[in-house]
Amino acid sequence: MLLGAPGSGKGTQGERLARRLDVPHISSGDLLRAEVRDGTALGTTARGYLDSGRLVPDDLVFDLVLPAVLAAAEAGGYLLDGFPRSVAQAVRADQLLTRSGAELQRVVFLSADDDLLAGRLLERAAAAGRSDDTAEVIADRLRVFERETRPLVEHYRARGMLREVAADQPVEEVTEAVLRAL
Ligand code: B4P
Repeated sequence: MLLGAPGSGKGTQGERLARRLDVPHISSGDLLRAEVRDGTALGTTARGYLDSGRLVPDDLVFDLVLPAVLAAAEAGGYLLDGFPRSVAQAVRADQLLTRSGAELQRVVFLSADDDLLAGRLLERAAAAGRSDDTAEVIADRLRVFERETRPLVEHYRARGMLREVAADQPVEEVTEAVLRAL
């Protein structure tokens, strides 16, 4: 599982690593954005959370992500990106995945400082225009990361599952560092 702040390279590395490891890349953010794009009921509810940078309610995220994880685990493995995103999600995911023999094996924390993260997201905003890549929402997403997601670093470290990789390197070098860490 890839753990990191917005802009740390989860999505970028998730795609590259899934190819190298030959497992599906399961990104909670991508799955949520697809629901919004398709105009489903789940997407309609999720949209406001995504646009404001808040975490989408746990039940919606579990309904969407868990079936994909279980199917991938059955077929040989998975690379998770962006899920779990809080200690509550991690505890619940851990119970459900262990019950199905699909538990997480390693967590890679992509670490970088806030200025670098905000800079990358603003660059993406200029290029791609994702609805949550505005200066105000980026600041909120970084705050949500500190409050909700950073505690997962200690959560997984205490379980001996965490590997930390510096995310402030060129994309190719981060990929190689993650593979070495795994
Ligand atoms: P995510 O889709 O996870 O978005 P993100 O945290 O911003 O990271 P992303 O993967 O897109 O960006 P990356 O760092 O790769 O979440 C979006 C929203 O979905 C959340 O705010 C929340 O509302 C909701 N959500 C998702 N999961 C949830 C959950 N489990 N529970 C509740 N809500 C959930 O890349 C950013 C930019 O940096 C890119 O432009 C890239 O090109 C660049 N970059 C990456 N690596 C680089 C490098 N090494 N050098 C230079 N540039 C680099």
